[in-house]
Amino acid sequence: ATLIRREDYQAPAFWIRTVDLTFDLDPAKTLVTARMQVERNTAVAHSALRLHGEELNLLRVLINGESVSFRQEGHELIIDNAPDADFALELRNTCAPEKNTTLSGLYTSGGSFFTQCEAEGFRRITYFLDRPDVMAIYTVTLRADKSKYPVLLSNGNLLESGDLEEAGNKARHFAKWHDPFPKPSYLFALVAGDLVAREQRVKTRAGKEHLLQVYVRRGDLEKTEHAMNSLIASMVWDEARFKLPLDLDRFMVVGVSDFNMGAMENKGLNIFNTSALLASPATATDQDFSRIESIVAHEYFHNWTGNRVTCRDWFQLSLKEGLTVFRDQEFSMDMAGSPSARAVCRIADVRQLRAAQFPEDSGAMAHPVRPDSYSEINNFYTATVYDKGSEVVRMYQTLVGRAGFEKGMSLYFERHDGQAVTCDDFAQAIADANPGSALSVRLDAFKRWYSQAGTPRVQARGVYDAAAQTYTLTLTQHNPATPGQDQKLPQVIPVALGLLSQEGQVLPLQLQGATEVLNEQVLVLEEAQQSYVFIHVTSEPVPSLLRGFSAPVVLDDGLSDAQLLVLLQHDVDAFNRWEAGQRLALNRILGAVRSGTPLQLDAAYLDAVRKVLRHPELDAAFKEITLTLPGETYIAEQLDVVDPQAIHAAVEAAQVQMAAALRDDWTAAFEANQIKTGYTPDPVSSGRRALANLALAMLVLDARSTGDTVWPGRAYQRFKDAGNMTERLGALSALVAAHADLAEPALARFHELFKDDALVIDKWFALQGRTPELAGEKSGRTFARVRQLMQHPDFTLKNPNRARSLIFSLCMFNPAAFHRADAAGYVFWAEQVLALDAINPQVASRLARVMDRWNVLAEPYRSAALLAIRRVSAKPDLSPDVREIISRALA
Ligand code: HT7
Ligand code: ZN
Repeated sequence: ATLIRREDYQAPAFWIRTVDLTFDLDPAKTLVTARMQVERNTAVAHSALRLHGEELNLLRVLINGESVSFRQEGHELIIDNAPDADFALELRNTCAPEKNTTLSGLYTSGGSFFTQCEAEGFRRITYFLDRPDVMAIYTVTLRADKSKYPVLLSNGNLLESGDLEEAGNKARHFAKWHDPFPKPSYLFALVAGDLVAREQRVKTRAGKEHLLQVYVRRGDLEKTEHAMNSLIASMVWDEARFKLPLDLDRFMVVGVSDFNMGAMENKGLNIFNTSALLASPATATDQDFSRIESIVAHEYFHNWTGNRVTCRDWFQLSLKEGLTVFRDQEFSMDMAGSPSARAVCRIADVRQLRAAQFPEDSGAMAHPVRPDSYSEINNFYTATVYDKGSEVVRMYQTLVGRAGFEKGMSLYFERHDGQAVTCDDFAQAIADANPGSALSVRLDAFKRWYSQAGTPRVQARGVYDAAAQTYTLTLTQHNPATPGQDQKLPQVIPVALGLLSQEGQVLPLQLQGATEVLNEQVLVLEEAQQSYVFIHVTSEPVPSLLRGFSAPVVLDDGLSDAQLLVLLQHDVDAFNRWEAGQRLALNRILGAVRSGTPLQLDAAYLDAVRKVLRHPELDAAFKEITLTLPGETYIAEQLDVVDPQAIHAAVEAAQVQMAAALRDDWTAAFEANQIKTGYTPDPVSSGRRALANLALAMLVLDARSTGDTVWPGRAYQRFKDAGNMTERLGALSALVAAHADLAEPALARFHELFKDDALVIDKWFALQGRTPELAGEKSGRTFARVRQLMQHPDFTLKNPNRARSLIFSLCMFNPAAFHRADAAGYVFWAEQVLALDAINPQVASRLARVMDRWNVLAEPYRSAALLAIRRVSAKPDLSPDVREIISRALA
């Protein structure tokens, strides 16, 4: 496969200004007619017109109405003698939507037509300059059987629709759409099917009226209220926070069951995986409600950050994705309301970053936020581009302040509305809007965040001089080597900090030479090492560093257990309070894993977590997130050599001991967090349900050790009687995770209850795929169960949600069940990567990434993993998607 390099970017040789598309929709053979106005780009060297096209059957090529000579080479249609003057290009081709299992381009799902064009799916529909810097105005006519496809949608505004009278066949109809905004081909969309819509008319601040529509299959309409509310809230928020209004008369959202990702921001016609759209209290959990809110917001926010201003090339992907993730995270925090609920949002985002992006940044696929090369762009929709990219945007805001960032955003749109631009353009706008700021004075160094891969390590050491009443903090940064990048330069790292007394009081901060006295301050680390002297420090402080996770780095603050306990109890920064609790747990788990001795939790730790659980003022959501142990993947990140079984044994021991030591407190927490009123997914109620679920899981786990039957019985009862999915699934997973006898009847009952609801059956598969193995039990019940479930009549590899629910749950989210000494997990992985690759390379390559960090595994896992990777690599006709991942793993 060819490697595409960022430094080779060249502007296109031609522009396509307008496109008129006509689709004669037929699942077996759809006819596409494209009429385009094309213009030579005189700014680049004279060359042939090369259009991209894949899996198409070309029927006709006309220039200005005349046939023209052309060649087809690989995935290109080449016209060597294209005119110098502007010309009309007409193409005609067919494609086969019902055979398209890749879910890229035009495909069918549940008897309807859908498209997915990002990143390079449009070339699977017709020949085109399928690159984001070619922006055209689209007019689209859809023609289809009226009874099968009564709804015909495309981007923009509906110009006309009606019946077709084709050779006496009155069963077909048409709809003609026009999108007034120039857009790249990746934002094109069409939908045709038997769908129904929830509708709402809303007014922007300026008084302009818009029609919002959420289209789904018949029967799903009552599950669209939350998505509609989320859409309205997103509109209101973007106008209030960034003065960005909706620019279309009509904004449509459509749900589809077969989809490779969460959703897609096509202009005015967002397409959603139903898992990111549909929710009812009976079928969706609190987590689903909150995920839907943030994905609906994310896609809506793309309308400005991605659509109005788009990417010049795919290396700039984080320009839209990092920025839009930042915007959806800010939105979710603002929606959460209270400072504590905001902190819980931030903690969840950081947990996600550490679980997915940190391992990526230290594995075979490590790449900068703005990658330098790729062979398959679909492989670069990564946690680095999205989540680290969002952290980079957050650092802009930290360096220029919230108001400064908003000014920078306004300048960005003033300069670049309607353009396809780069991350440099964004950086320049934020800096230029804030002259003299901490960002503008070191913009070039700051931009290393875009070019250097790897997670910087920051070491912090403080020295207190009691006589001089000074506290000297020395920060040192080290940027580890990553594939292809041995040497790194220091990065610009904002470190927010506060100081606490040993009793937990806030100590005022005054830097030597400064006049300001503050409670919290942002230091900007930009050299390899810098020292900061604080004066008038009246007692030896406990530093609270990197508050709110002010930079995406790994911090080694060298704090003792005693200091962490002060932070856990008293820090005013809720993020660092949580972090202290995680560090206390991590120290103990890592101690056991490193020494190879069984984990024994000490009284000091158990007392500290008991205090959190009993605390009269802390929110339930914060208690739950603080009492949840660090994930096994994050624990693995701390180790040079990873033994997944040893990590799992330590985590299981910690859970069992916390369950027993805090038994009465878990009981009290469970009882105190019963909600008797109707279901609402607000942060307070969902926090209470989360804590009740954690308490129940602990009590059922404890019953396994004590032989008690009361709590499993109560869990089963709650599972049966629950009024909402959060409580029902919580009770079910408590039974399943503890391998309780009642787990089996509960699983059977759950399946029977929800057998007609695909999204709930996905949960049923996922729960079983994620079930923790019993540490030390070699047979592997979960692994055996997954193999068995692969034969279940409801299982299919063709639906990505279903494949993810079972296979990814095991391979990605259940390290101890997957990494088996007998290598059976790796054999299973190789089989499934190959099977999926024949159907859907994007999904297969996501699964292939499970082996990114095979190199750090302990033996016998490491050698066995390598064998499995080689087995996949030996397959000659791997997709470019999987080939790239496997080659990087073996490099
Ligand atoms: N911008 C969207 C990306 C996306 C996508 C990319 C590759 C293959 C399929 C895809 N579906 C959606 C999603 C987003 O970030 O909003
Ligand atoms: Zn996005």
